[in-house]
Amino acid sequence: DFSCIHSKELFPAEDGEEATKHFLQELVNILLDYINKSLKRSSKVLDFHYPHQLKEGLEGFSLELPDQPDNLEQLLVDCRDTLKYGVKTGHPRFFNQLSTGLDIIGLAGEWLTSTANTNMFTYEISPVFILMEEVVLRKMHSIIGWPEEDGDGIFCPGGTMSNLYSVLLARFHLFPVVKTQGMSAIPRLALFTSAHSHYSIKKSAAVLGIGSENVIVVRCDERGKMISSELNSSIETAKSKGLVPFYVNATAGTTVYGAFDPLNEIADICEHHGLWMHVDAAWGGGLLLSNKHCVKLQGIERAHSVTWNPHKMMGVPLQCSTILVKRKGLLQECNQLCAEYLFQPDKHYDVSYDTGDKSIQCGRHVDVFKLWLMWKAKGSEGFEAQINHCLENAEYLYYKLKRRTDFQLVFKGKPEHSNVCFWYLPKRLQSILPSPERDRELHMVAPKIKTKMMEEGFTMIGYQPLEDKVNFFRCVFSNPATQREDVDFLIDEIVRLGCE
Ligand code: ABU
Repeated sequence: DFSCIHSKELFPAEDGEEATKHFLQELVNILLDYINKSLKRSSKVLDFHYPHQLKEGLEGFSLELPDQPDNLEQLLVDCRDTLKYGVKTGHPRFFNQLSTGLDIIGLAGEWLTSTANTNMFTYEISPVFILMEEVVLRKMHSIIGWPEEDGDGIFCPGGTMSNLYSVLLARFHLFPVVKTQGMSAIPRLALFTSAHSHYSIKKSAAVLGIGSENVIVVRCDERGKMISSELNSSIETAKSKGLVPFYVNATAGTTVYGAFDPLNEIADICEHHGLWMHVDAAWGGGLLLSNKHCVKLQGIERAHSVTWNPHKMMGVPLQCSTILVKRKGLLQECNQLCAEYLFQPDKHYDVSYDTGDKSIQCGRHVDVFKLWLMWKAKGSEGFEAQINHCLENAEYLYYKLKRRTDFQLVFKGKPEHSNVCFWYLPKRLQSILPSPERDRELHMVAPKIKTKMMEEGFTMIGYQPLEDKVNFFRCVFSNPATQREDVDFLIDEIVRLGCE
């Protein structure tokens, strides 16, 4: 019973050991219960409430902050309720996002990381984590196929930040003066990315003062791959208008279709024009670990920088994202400001291990440990098996949908990644020929089904429109716990909700 105990009785209280132990053990029980439920098919994925309901307080669960301290019993109830009203992203029937699953070793890594509660800026306070980062980054470089003497990188908070780093580095590489004198010292730049690429490329241009309008969007084919000849002509056109092209983003695993741009063709064009080639493999990078699927990223070794998020296809708990850079030292040159209170040059160890000045952040969370621990636990072969399994699930769904008349695939052919995009066609729409009226009706189907799906809570899948395509479902597989029965369940559930 924790109702008479308050946080001040836990460590660092002098006799706080027993209370601390019991409190944390009780918390672990709550977490274990949640983990069990997350993996049980009979449990719901979510218990949805609208924002006003959660704000008003449900069954005593209040978000408001008190003046007087709550007791530990109340805190444990709050922890339970926080999980109860959240979404079980590790549930085998959660298909809503690219990051899914709940890896137990990864979770243990995250617990240890929080317990260590340190910062990645200097070797002096993170000796082990800094060296682990070096080991993991070197492993990732070698998987990409960069020569051993090349390769640098850093873990950063999410793929958008990784992509931002790539634009920042490319600009600095071409115009180092921009670091001190800003954009007024350099000509008007242009960068290139495909119509299906992630919005973070435009965001990076906006944040870095290049301007989102100077991001030239290159057309894709019907599978969502950049058309390389269009890239070439876009570069020529930009040059003829007086812009200075400097950077091309190629995507390996687009967010919606899971498409892989033709990396070698893009690399040829970048080489021809002398441009920085970045590969956004936030989603597709994991496939490099699969002998069967790595061919889809052929040419990635020719990139100057790569984004790769282990928190997506490799199933590492959020967040775990890297920017990998071919040229050693560039990150440091571009970002270092030599804050004297942190990065003293006269320390008693090799200060090149004070990697914090490579970063645009100061404080940096330890994201490497959980990945390192998972890699030890699975080996590269374990990741390969996990990734192959996810792509097999996608193939299973694809073939099931292909055979049905009440579903229509958004693009022809087997998916390259684990994204399967499709429309559900309620009976009425099955007999209507394609027309703007039919599209208008079809556009409303996915959001209607999703609303009911979330209110009932048995599964979760995302939808979106894309270019001229009205709202369609996107199913993605990255959770190793998902099996064929879950895929069958998803289809049945969409039909059930769509028929009502
Ligand atoms: N940064 C891309 C994540 C998008 C998704 O999970 O669908």
